[in-house]
Amino acid sequence: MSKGVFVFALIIAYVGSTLAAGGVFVSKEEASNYLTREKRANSGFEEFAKGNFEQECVEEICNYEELREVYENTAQTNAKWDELTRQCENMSPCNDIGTDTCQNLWSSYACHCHAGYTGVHCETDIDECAGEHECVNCVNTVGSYTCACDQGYEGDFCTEDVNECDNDVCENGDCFNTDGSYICLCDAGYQGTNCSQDIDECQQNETCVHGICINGIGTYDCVCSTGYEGDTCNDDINECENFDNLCQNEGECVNDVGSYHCACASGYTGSDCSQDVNECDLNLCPEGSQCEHGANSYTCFCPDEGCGASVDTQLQQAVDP
Ligand SMILES: [Ca+2]
Ligand SMILES: [Ca+2]
Ligand SMILES: [Ca+2]
Ligand SMILES: [Ca+2]
Repeated sequence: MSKGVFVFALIIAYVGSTLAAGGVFVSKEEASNYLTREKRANSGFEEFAKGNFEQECVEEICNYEELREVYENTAQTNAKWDELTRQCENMSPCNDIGTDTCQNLWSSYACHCHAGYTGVHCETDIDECAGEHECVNCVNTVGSYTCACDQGYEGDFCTEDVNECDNDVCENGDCFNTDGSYICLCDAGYQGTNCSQDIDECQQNETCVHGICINGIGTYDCVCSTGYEGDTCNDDINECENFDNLCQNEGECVNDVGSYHCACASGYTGSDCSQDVNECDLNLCPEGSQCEHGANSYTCFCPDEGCGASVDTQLQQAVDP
């Protein structure tokens, strides 16, 4: 087939397909396409069909019919058509992670990247921190970036206060959120930023004023000395009011701070006035007499020959010791 005949055949084939599609005329641009193509194919049909195929149907877009003209074989045409129009499916050229969509182009493809990726195949992470950014401390990550915020702030731009109270940061106390921080008001017995430390109350002065201090977690105990009571063992116990019969033999109970004492009636002694005073021990009887003591009294018995010079008869007297 000569060059001129081939061009004529192409035009007839095209007009035929155009008519089949309902058209009648070939536009000026479309016609000139064919004329232009004819001008480039200037070294014979066989050479054009095979050797210039790349120029005609790879570098430029052709349609299936034109490709069919080149191969004159449906299987080969289909294979080449597939190769030219479905590279995304056939080659999966775009990076799996970085690519949003692969677009088939004529004998090519285009990878459209997810945000955060770049490169022909979307294979390259964009270092967002290298460019302008609003982070206080920008940290690049694969496919993204994060803002490493100062403590107490969060959000993409580190401008949002963290409400630490949502996380129960105050272990033994009430939490109050503040901008960039928080405050814990600790329960009694606890201290520290998060109210997590026990206060050792026993290390403080006069926690148990008259007693032994025993520390506990969040608390303490006072074991009071005898005579004291109260949380700090600083309250005197009034023994005279609280207890009956502390003082015997009509002795009077007298309360003291931390203690008490008994003011005994005459003739009695001892802490509870239970002991009868032995007046005979006071050596009140004259020489030579015998002393016999009684309740709040004593008696001196002189022998028949008489006592000493000052007492010569039986003597009996009651005395206050
Ligand atoms: Ca990145
Ligand atoms: Ca806060
Ligand atoms: Ca404690
Ligand atoms: Ca007392």
